[in-house]
Amino acid sequence: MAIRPILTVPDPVLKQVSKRVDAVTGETRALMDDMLETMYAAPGIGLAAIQVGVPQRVIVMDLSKDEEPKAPRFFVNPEILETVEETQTYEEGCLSVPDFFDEVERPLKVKLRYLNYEGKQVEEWAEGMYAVCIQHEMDHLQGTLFIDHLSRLKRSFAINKVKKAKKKDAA
Ligand code: K1U
Ligand code: ZN
Repeated sequence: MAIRPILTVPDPVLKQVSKRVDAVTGETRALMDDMLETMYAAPGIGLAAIQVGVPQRVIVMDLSKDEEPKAPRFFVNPEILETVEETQTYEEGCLSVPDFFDEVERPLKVKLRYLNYEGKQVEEWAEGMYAVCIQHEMDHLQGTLFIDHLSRLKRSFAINKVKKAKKKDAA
């Protein structure tokens, strides 16, 4: 397992649409293992493969609290089959837009279909934080960042903040 560098805005790779995975192989599992280690190290609660520069439809997530045992989840080729009309608003963050947070409104519940770590197909409803996080991560697979849900002014502010921080770190 290895910690991989996480791409940050305005890296154009983050705008790519990721490709479906043909089958869950040892290579896919090695990618998911690296992504999980990278996510835990960041730390974060979710990560899409494109954030480590791999344009595949792969996501890892762990919504367990600090005091709870780790509960990693793996999603290959996730699809949203249904959504409810009711929405929830959550103050989101993103490892690719470090140190910037803002509210995004999304459907409260989504029905998912995906392949898990073993390559088995799963269908289930996600709600609450699970629904927030999977929708945020699935946006990454389409090249969409949570700041794309905000006004142009807020989006430029966020990108400029990250650019400035990167310049400062490089100096
Ligand atoms: O970059 C990402 O996609 C991961 C992102 C996931 C996410 C967070 C909040 C709402 C929707 C999606 C993060 O993990 S940002 C970091 C974060 O939320 C966090 C970090 C440490 C402890 C708890 C949360
Ligand atoms: Zn993100």
